[in-house]
Amino acid sequence: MPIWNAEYESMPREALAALQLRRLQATVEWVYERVPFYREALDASGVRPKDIRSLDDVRRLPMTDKTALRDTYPYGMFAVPLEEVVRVHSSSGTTGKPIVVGYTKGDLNTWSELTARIASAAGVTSKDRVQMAFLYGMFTGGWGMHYGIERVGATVFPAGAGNTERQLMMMQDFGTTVLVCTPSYALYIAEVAEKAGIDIRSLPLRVGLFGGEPSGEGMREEIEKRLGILATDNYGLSEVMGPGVSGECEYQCGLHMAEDHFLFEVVNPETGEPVAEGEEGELIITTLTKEAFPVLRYRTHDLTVLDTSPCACGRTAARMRKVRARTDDMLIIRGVNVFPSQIEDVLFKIEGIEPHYLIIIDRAGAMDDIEVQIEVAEEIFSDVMAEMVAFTKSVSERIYSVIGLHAKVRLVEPGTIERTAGKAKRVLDRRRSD
Ligand code: DLL
Repeated sequence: MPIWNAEYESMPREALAALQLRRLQATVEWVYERVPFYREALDASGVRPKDIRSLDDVRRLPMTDKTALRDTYPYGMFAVPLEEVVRVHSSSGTTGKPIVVGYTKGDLNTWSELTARIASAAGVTSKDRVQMAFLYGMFTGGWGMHYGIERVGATVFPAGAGNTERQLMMMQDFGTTVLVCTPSYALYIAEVAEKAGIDIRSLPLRVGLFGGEPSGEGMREEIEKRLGILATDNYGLSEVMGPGVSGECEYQCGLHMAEDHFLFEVVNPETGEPVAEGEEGELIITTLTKEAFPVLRYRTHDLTVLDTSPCACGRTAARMRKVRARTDDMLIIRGVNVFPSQIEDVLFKIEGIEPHYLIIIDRAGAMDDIEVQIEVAEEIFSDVMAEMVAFTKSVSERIYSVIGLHAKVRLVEPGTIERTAGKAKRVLDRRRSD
């Protein structure tokens, strides 16, 4: 499959490192001159822009956490005056003030280039008809992907998220070949189609560009099977740009990272020290070309593993493993560390379980209780009590074998768990309200 920008995406790694160093030096200088937060942080750590002489020197730079972005709300981290900012987005935080990010014309140009790359990596060309079912608005997903896909030359239908019946009508009438949305919304579309008797697999749809939330291989298989498509995973975050930071190629063996525009580190989240390649750690990102909203060593809290081995597609850009967990979504239940993705992986392997679940943590007295609500196919619901009990018990045992905790498993009817057109909510931690 052709590579959108072979000159950069397949650059020899030595030349890439030299380019990264030049851009890193320019970025440090840029923020030192223009962002008081960074000038103070660099002064406090005794580092001047001219001290950055090698890529390893990135470790001398201060890390940036979400709190710095919150404390400077709304424009305090902007490195250019507002008249040079042509677009503003904000993060999807659920409480308090959002994080506000800005883009210059140059930033939008880079952003479109990077989302064009990931669309192209999934096989999207000017012949495609692309249904954009990400939310438009302050969320970076809609607009970010929109411009990249236009740049590829495909025909875009900016449907936005939601109104699933209309999505299906468009898909049938317009001959959509590519669907862009969160993976959980893709499954919901499949479900609504099945109920309406529409066989999406017989439609021209052939590719899905998904992202914005974690999804495992089980979820991918389910989506690919039910929609009859090739599904790629795409990662990004508002604080460094939005979608386009990394994305899978057709080989689906990790997400190629846009290393000519970002410097990636994977560190031990507790010590901040780099982990060896192949080991899991927290992804830290420094922007290398951002003008309006550059960040130094941004702590993503996302856990991943780096892979610089060659890929069959010919891109030399390193890959990151699918992000399945964040340092801050780890649940501590009765002293045991549990990631929701561990439970999801168990559920997706069990025949008869629908891909919709909710993990509820509660505290009864001094003890934490964990309940996993799962939807099951109609045929699993049985009049024979003993069969239901046995099924529930076997699910609970499989969860126990992975997380080492007894979870109460509650089977619920299909359609009971809330669906969303955006990012799915999988955990309800009732302990947090006390
Ligand atoms: O979700 C940007 C985006 C939109 C990426 C559309 C891809 C497609 P935020 O709303 O700021 O930005 O949320 C960023 O979402 O730190 C991850 O925890 C999570 N996330 C995003 N993409 C993935 C993914 C957008 N493919 C936060 N896999 C990030 C796992 C993801 N987690």
